[in-house]
Amino acid sequence: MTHATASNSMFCYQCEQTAKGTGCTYLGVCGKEPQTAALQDVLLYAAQDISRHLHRARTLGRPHDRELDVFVVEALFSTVTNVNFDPGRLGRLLQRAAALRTSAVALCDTATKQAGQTQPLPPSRVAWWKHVDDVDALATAAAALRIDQRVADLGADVTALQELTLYGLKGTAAYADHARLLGQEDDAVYAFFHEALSFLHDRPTDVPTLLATALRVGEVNLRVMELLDAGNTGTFGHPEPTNIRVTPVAGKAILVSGHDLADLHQLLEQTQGTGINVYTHGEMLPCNAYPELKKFPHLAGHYGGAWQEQAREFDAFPGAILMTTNCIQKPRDGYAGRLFTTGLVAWPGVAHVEAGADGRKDFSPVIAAALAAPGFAATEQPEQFILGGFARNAVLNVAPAVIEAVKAGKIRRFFLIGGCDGAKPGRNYYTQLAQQVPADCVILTLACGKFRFNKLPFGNIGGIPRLLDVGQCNDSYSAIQIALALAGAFGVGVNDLPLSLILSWYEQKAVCILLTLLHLGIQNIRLGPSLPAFVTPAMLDVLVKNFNIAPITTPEQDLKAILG
Ligand code: SF4
Ligand code: SF3
Repeated sequence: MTHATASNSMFCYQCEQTAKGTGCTYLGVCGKEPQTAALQDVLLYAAQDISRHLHRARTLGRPHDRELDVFVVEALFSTVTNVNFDPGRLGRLLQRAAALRTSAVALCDTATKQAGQTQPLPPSRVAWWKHVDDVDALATAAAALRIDQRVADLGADVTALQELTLYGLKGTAAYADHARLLGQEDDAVYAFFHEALSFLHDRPTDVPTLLATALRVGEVNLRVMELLDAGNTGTFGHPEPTNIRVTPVAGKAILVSGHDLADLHQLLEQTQGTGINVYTHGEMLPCNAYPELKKFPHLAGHYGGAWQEQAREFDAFPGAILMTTNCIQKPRDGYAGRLFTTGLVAWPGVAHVEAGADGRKDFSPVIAAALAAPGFAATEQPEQFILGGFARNAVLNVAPAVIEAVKAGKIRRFFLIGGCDGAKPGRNYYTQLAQQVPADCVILTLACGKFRFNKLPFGNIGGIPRLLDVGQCNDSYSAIQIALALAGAFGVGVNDLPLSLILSWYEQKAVCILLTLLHLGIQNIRLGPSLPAFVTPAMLDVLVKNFNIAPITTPEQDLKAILG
């Protein structure tokens, strides 16, 4: 690992595709430039600096300030892998951060005075970040905030535990942001963000406290996924088993990628009567099963696979494309002009649709681009459909039949094969594993990793489909509810269920979900395609000892170990 010196280098090891499995140092494999990486590092410090003031103010009984709460969450989400690559937008976020810090300091000072305390909050570790008018100078100074600098100062183990907590917070922030946009917030969640970021600001080194904080991130993430579930199902109804078209139909077209159901809903409203068909892409696939979304006849189905296929798929898609959240990749010239971002997603030079003060978005530029593009000349033959919509409500509706099938020995075991997809060749493991799961076992899946096998025929067991698509990555909440309900029905703990979890990770949403599972005490998770670069041997030792986590091996070997 190199020492931080130059502003034309960087250090990031937050995702699975990090360079050489150790860290991106000159350019992100994702396309993140050193200047963008540096501004993200500054933004993360800014969030910690704001949060430490808010945490102190809250501890002293000062009421919260929603604008500040929301900003901290948005700042974290903006640094998630494949979200914001635009130094211009990051610069503007930093300008807002500097202004909002003044409000946070004022809140903290008032709270301190009102509580009769004489001891002020110790000064921030870094003062220069507030000089936000000179973005180039900020980016140069940011070398001091880099992870490799911290590794040099504190050691790899402690840094890894700090980053584990931070990455979990980033993933949780993404879900909290979605939930807020659907009217679901919990003040205790904001309080935890501030507490945890305040903790990280102080460069903690106590390993047990770091581990405990990481697991608390998992606990809070469970609450946030619950809020998002309430937002999604409360607004759009419970997903129901649905045949989802995966071949295009003739006509003009818009493709919506990311995770945001509310954006899709607004777009569906605005495209009514235009003759444009709207398709989901990547993690938007489960949207086709929500009653309030699928009621639009021009929600035509799903197009393409997981995020890493987007360059080829977007190039071939004859319409406009809207990216609502991660995972955006460097656009090819062939489609950059008909690609749009919204929310916190940004790529330099790509048109961005902003929300108005009331949260409404005007998608007319997207619609105009779709009308200007050729659209699909013909309906693809043969037409193909896949079955989706098995979130908690749909599965629990058939729970008596499932329990009966387990008791009768017709269902031997459940496999949860889910998580993020990615570009590495080793990810064929998940396809092969799903194919080799014996015919008397049911596969639950979620997130974008499912595209490795979700178009394969799996059949059914006594009418129960062998492949049940639970939904997006955040629908891990649904999977957890299903597992808890089954455990309750059988009178055992989740770890005693005939259930194996084989997960794939790529970015920080997977980290917060993993922390949630660990918080719940779930053991024996198999994780791949490779362990995170930030997991040091000492951290792995702790994970193995406490949770019996294991890296994936081969489908044959893992199935043999699971099934005996
Ligand atoms: Fe590298 Fe991943 Fe960081 Fe991008 S997000 S710079 S690919 S580690
Ligand atoms: Fe996928 Fe990016 Fe993680 Fe939502 S879309 S799971 S990788």
